[in-house]
Amino acid sequence: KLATKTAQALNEQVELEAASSQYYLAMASWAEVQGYNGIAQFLYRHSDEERVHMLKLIHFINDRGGHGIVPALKQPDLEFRNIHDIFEHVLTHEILVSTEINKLIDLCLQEKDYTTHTFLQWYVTEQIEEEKMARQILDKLKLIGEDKGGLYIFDRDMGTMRTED
Ligand code: OFO
Repeated sequence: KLATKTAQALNEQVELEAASSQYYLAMASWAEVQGYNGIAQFLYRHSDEERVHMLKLIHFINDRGGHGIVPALKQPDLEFRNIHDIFEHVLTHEILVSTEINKLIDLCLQEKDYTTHTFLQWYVTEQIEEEKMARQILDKLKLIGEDKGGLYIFDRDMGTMRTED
């Protein structure tokens, strides 16, 4: 059975994944309104994936005898300066999520909770992918700079770009 302390820490991660989903949803909606439909589609998909990350945690907590707590919704930032700004936010956010996952791993080791430790490996791998993807996108955006044609093609390609899950 999950220790109360671990269940609490996992529920904080539930909240962070839910907040991530909301955050990407706000970015998607902003991008769509600005006419960046491909980027919007990418961000809508990313938002859905964050919800899946949240659900995986809830199921795990419940399967281990805890109670997965559905958090309240907080309004995320709604306005962004431009597409570069969006993906800077994505990278900063994913680095924050990775830090939190590492803290959870640390707690599992302290508590000798190897079951939760194993469960969390999926998130460790996922975070490597998410950070990598955000960095690659930012590199592309740096190359594009202010070039409108480049941004147009980038937007089109993002519509079909795979997100991990
Ligand atoms: Fe849940 O991986 Fe991004 O935040």
